[in-house]
Amino acid sequence: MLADKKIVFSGVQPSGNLTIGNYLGAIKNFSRFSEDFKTFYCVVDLHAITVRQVPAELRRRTYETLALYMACGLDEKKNTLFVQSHVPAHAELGWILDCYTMFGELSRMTQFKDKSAKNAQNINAGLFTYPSLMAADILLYQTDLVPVGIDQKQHLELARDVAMRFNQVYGDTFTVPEGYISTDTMKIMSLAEPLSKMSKSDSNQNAVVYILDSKDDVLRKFKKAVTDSEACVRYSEDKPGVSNLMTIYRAFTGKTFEEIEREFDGKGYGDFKMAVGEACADGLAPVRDEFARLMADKAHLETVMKAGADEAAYYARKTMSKVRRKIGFVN
Ligand code: AQP
Repeated sequence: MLADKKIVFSGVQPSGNLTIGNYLGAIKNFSRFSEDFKTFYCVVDLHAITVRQVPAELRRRTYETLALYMACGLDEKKNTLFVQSHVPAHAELGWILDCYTMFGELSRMTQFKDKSAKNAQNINAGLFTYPSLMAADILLYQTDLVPVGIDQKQHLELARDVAMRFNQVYGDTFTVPEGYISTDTMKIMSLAEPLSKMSKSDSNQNAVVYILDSKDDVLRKFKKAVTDSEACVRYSEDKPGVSNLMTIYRAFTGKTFEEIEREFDGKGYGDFKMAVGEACADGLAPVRDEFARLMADKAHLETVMKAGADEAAYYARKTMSKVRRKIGFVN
């Protein structure tokens, strides 16, 4: 343990405008750890370049992702908020862990298979070794707990395997992390294809609700959401569209599935979709307002990211000096 408290680490890629999947599956949960844990929340820009990015957009989204962290309730005084590329130890440990991660393990990662299929013209080595860098992000801070959506479970298990492998060769070096997957919102699905995850890089704009969408856009997207022909609001595996909307409605209203089924008993999908849209837009409104306020003061965001990087680098240095010594690098 590097600090008196247990350590939490998580990150989000500035690879697109953040979605309600990123919000409900990850960021919204981050602030619950601020009091009792030492928390590191990172904007993982090194990961984002595994897919080609427009430089000006990557820069803008890096600021925006940090501002969204803060707008979603992460107080910079209680959480270490920083940008991954500002702490070079991530890349250094990433390389080292590449040498302790097996080709076969990386080949089995479903995200690599999905993203290679989506980016067939740019299947680069970084896309393949993404999970070793993610392991480095986590292990660098001797992390105990990693709050993520369920799509990251396989990467997290790999991080645990790599930590255990390294520890077995060199003796106790890394804390073996646990995942924290919020079961309520672990996977928010696309509104257009409810069997696929809602993703910020989806090219179909109607499939994705962004945290910063206007109320009109949110309502319009929910109105178009794919459901089924049964016209009955009921949670069931064979009703993926309706079940996904119920999950989103539950997350924004706190109602249970039974309460939602009763509320829309005998009503059509039109009313239901409108209610989900209203609840989502109202839930996001304070985040949008706070985001606008924070983005108007870029200098403050820069102060936050600088202080965060300094603090993160302090903790990272401790781990790196241990790792270098164990491996046999000359000090
Ligand atoms: N649809 C989702 N439901 C629940 N959780 C989700 N997360 C992402 N999508 C959903 C969680 O958000 C965190 C940050 O994700 P990320 O930016 O590191 O990458 P990702 O998982 O690849 O997210 P996207 O939106 O699908 O990005 P792109 O399109 O760039 O690949 C993670 O904790 C993730 O679980």
